[in-house]
Amino acid sequence: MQSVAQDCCKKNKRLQLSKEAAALLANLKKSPAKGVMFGHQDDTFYGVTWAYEKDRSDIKDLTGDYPAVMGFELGWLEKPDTMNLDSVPFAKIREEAIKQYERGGVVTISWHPDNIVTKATKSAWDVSRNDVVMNILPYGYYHEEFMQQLDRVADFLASIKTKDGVKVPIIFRPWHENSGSWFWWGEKLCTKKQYQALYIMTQQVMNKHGLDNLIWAYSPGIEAMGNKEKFLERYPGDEYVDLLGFDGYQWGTEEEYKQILGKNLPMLVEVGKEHDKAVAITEMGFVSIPTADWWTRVVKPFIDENPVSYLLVWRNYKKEYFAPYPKQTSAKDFVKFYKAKNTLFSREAKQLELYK
Ligand code: BMA
Repeated sequence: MQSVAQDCCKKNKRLQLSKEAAALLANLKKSPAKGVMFGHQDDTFYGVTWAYEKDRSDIKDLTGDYPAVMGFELGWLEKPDTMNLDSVPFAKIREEAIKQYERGGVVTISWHPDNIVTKATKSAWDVSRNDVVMNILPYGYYHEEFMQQLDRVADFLASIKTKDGVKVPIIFRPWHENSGSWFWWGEKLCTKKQYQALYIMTQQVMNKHGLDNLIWAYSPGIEAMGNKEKFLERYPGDEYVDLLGFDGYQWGTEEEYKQILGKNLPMLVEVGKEHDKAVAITEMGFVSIPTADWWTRVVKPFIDENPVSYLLVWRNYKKEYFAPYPKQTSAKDFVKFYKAKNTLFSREAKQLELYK
């Protein structure tokens, strides 16, 4: 498989970014000087107590403004299905992504495809076999089928364009959290070369479809804990990646989370400078935010010290929610966080003129 990986790497030629995507990338590198953009997954689809109400958002209910960044998810597009693994119709995703672009905000997209070998339900998390990546690379048993899946993803991404035909710039974040082993593309489930080949092959297919609107993100988990070599262990290379980030949640104690941010954030900012890449906390959060002053006391000091382009909290799904809403325990504190000079929401993002 190693020679396949190398073959695959040599053939790749990056497309030049579209005018809008190039502007966004340049601005993502500059904007941390002004502040961090707040992002939320699935923001306008549903909240903790509602679903599919036109233009509603838990963040807007609470602050009067939308998040500057919205995250959307493509899992199950590969099946193909008309709704993603969280029951969001792909047509809605297209619609909201375009709206988000038109209000001057940023769109980021993740993809948790099912395990193609076992095809079990919700099976991006199916790690029962460690030969999935090997099997989808060139000459692998599932290669052709996987290439069709990539084509479907490409077709969908290409369909996210405005009435005037502008392809919406998208921070595309496939194969994330690769330093953990809970997804079939995780650390213990494939070799470094196989992982890199997967990333590059994915990019080649998007190139073939003319997707010059994608800003490519590389975002492992928090396992590096400040160790740059570890962070970059599976990095496909500077020519393939535009934005560096990590996904890091508070699942343990506050002290542990402070360690996580304290070690990973300065490292991220440093690696970003060294490689001339945009940087972001590509996923973060504290499930159901039970600490009243979590935003300003725990998160904010780290953001103040380590400027990144954005941070994105995960979706608000019933009990599994990561953003506050009116009357939620951390709601008042979040409004303070919102009002801070260096936190940017939709209206402030618009002023940044990210696409110019
Ligand atoms: C996870 C959880 C799941 C969801 C998946 C993809 O973190 O929120 O419930 O299906 O992300 O959005």
